[in-house]
Amino acid sequence: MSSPLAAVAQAMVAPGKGILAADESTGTANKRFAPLNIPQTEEMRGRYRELLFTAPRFGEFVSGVILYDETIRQTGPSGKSLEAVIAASGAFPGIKLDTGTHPLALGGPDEKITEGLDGLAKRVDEYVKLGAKFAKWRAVIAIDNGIPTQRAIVANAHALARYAAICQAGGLVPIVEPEVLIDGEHSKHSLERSFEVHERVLSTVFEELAEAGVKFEEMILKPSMVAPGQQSAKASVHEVAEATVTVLLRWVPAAVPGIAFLSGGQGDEEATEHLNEINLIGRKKHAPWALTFSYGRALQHGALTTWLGSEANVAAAQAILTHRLHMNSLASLGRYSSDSEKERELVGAPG
Ligand code: 5MM
Repeated sequence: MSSPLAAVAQAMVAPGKGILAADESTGTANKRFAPLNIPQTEEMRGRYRELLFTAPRFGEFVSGVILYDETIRQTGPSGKSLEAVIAASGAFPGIKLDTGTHPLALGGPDEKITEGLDGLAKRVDEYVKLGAKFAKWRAVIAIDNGIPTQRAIVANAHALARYAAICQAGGLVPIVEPEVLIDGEHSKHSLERSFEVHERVLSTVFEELAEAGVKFEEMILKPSMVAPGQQSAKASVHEVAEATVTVLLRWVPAAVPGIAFLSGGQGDEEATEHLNEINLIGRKKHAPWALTFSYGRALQHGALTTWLGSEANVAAAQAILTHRLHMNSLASLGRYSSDSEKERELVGAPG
């Protein structure tokens, strides 16, 4: 018995496809443009987003694009709405519904709660009219001495569950994103500590989702990978993948159609290698869900630093994005190797 939302969720994790996170809020988009001297204007953000969504073979590798409020209402340089540009590629337009993170009252030092629940049902109605088929809400959990507190985990899981229930009631597939940070100032922790925190977070999130009546068939999970913090000694690709698959098998119900990882500050190729190994291990362990990507930085980094705001660099930037999408598509099928990187289409790419 497949519902329309379950069909959308399944299509979002169809074999070889993943999700592009392009939902940087205006502040984050500007922060990425500033060091590259790209003018921080609405027009330039629109140009950049249209460049991404019109890259060659985009719809072959991308099932959905997560947008920010500005972008889902925006018209690109071609004169078409960006939502229509995405739909024309065959991918689903989606929308970030959280309104950002704020200090958690009475939480541990630097603990955050994600806001955006007030008036959410109305916003869902509006975004459905604007063409959105799915949504995203990101909760952020930092690891450090004494944190995360259980209070922070429960508060964030509860908000994720209320958001997911409101989405399903209003006709959007919720992407549920509980991110355990590996970068930033709270990034000194071992793989074992990350594993323990992922266990606490995922078990609480699924308990809250069940309590809220969320249908697992009609959602996508967007987790972080189990990895040491960036200020700690690195783990091997195999260790990260093994720990990630183990924790997911322990806590994610088989009814969830797919898991689409965030990249969390990993290097571009590193994020691809991890996804590939996760698929190889997942296959061996009979993982019941599709395992794919929903990367932001690890997909966009090369394209943005090649574009630099110049019309002359559009084709080169697009070729880089297409290549990264292709590599991650292969990884989502467990068919990537470092040799695959050589297959880069050089259409317009700099030498
Ligand atoms: C694209 O970045 C999103 C956050 O934007 P804001 O901080 O402006 O709200 C973020 O939620 C992103 O979708 C996910 O964290 C995945 O991105 P990465 O770069 O970690 O793969």
